[in-house]
Amino acid sequence: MIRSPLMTVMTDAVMKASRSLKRDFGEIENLQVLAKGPGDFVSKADTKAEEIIRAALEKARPGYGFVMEESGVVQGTDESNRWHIDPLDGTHNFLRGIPHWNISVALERDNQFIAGVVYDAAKDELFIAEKGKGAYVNNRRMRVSGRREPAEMLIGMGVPHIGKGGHPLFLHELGAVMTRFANVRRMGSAALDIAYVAAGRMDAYWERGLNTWDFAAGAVMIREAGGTFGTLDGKQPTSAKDIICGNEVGEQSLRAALKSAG
Ligand code: 2AM
Ligand code: CA
Ligand code: CA
Ligand code: CA
Repeated sequence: MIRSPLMTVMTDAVMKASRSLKRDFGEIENLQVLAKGPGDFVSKADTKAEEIIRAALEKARPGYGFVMEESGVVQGTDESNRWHIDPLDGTHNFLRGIPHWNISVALERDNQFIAGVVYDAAKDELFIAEKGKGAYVNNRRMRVSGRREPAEMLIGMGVPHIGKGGHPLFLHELGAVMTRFANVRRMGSAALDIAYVAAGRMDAYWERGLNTWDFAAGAVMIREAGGTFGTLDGKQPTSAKDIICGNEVGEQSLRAALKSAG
């Protein structure tokens, strides 16, 4: 696999931030933590990593805009390109010493997500994808799973956040999913959940209320890995959305199961 100049810029920025995060993960007891809401945390590790990525990308591609979880939106002089950055996805896992978190960066060009990087630093797994160029995990090509029987499918998911009022249908939806599919996983990192679907490790996934920095990189991966990616309301995901993805049969079956609960 030959890495494009764009992919090199993105992976270099992410790797640089990962060194800071790995140091902080080694001494989480010393981190300053703030609660943004119930169960919603941010630490010095998040903001430091975001600053590192932002500086690296700004230097390599001056003028591109930014959409960042911690520092918000920065308008660029280049109106067709902007980065979507989640410097630490899975903060709650990170702050408890659970080695399941990642850095996620995506590029939006002319209103389309065209490149994505998700790096699981604790396991040293690098997931990358670029529109038209395939999706890879540590240089191995990713494909969504070939499973066609819902009863054999493993479904990833996220639990709606209490701070946002939860979701009235969630327990019904979970019940419907659990009776139709083999099992579910709730691992606490949306970007990795989506990357795992692209890698064929899970067959489909849904989560409500995600932001672009959680799913933009994964959206490129799923499509390049031969799967389908969309929203529960069927609209194109360019802002915060209820996300669903999978291999085609998995995504359709999951959609049907969720609908049956409504
Ligand atoms: P974070 O760790 O970057 O905050 C877990 O299901 C996923 O939900 C994680 O990817 C987490 O991202 C995200 N998340 C955490 N708090 C959230 C909130 N209040 N609203 C929406 N998403 C949230
Ligand atoms: Ca957060
Ligand atoms: Ca985050
Ligand atoms: Ca996130």
